[in-house]
Amino acid sequence: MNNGLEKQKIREILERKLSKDLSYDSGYILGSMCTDAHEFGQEIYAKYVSKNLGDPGLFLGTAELEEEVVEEIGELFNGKKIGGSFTTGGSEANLIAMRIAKKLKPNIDRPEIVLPISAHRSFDKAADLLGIKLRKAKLNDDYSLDLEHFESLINKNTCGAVGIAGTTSLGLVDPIEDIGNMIRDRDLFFHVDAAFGGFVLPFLKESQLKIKNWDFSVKEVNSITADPHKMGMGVIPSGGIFIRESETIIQKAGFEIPYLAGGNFKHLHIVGTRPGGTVIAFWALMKYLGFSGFKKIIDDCMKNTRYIAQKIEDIDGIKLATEPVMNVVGITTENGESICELDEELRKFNWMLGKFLKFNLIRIVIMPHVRKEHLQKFSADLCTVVERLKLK
Ligand code: 0PR
Repeated sequence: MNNGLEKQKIREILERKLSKDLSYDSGYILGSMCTDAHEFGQEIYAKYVSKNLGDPGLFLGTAELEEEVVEEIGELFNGKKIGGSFTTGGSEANLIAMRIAKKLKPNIDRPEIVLPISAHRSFDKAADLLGIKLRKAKLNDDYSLDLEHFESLINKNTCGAVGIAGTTSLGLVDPIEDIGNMIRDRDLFFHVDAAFGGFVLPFLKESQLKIKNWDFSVKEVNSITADPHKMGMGVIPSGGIFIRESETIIQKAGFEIPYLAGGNFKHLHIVGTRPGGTVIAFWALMKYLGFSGFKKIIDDCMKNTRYIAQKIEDIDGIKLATEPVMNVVGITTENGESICELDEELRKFNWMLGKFLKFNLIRIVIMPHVRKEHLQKFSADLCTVVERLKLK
């Protein structure tokens, strides 16, 4: 360690070292579910960066803001008096939900959870950490959930079921109502992973009537993951777990932390010290943008989504894996050839996409930082690469 450098010198070093990073603004980050945090959120976050919700008794104002913003998001998801909290991301939120499912069924020795095979890797992590067995339901040829197979996986060891509202690979929405009906009399904890879709679906309602109920309007749904740091444009890290009848759940499954400076407190978190600044920033962003502000951002993303989807359809040799429901687009080959080479070649042009070998597709996520001119450039390169690979 040195004896201290000038701030300006440090800034220069940082600029140089960080010049290796891609910027969202470059447009090359086409396969990420993150984006630049909204500038108003950044401003608020910088001011309140030291707030610690790990000891809410010391930060009563911040804790109240969290309750408010959680309830407001719960209302956006058609719930009343929804509790829960911000997390480090969707992975922690899903881990918390899986832990609740296990804790509510203490009599099951070998707990199992039924979920679609398209579920995010965070469920595998949660299962590993919690000693839960995952039972993964197949998808149909059109990537929709095979409900019959899902039901066949439920047995006496099942403690929970998971549906996804916005899959990582294609942004598809599972039939949450049908799963709800299926498990109605089975007393299972039902969790919906809307880490990505949570801040898209509520704003698509008027334009895309075909989207079925996926949120707390389905009365069997007990909890929802939805991440402000994805389509909410919140500051990283901002995930969220939203829970129906959360007080009862905290009483049954919460960790008691009796020694905190701010006083006794029971919570469901994996982490102790927890950012308050990100929560305050998102509270402020929701007030600032309001429903119409978010809707405008989503509308723009959907316009760009339709634009690139059409471009892909027009290129011989590749096709859309499925019609996009939200701002996630999957590209696959027309003749069933592996997608790997296409991904590699696009990387040579600097395009950073997600590759899903399980479904032989590459994924583009049309986040708010993706502009039409980026997509024009991308589709021209895509055309060149497809021709070069002779995928036709
Ligand atoms: N649930 C779903 C449906 C997700 O898509 C993700 C992440 C998670 C849970 C986990 O969220 P955290 O990453 O916040 O824990 N989905 C993205 C993905 O795997 C995460 C991501 C984001 C990956 C930005 C790359 C990237 O550049 O694609």
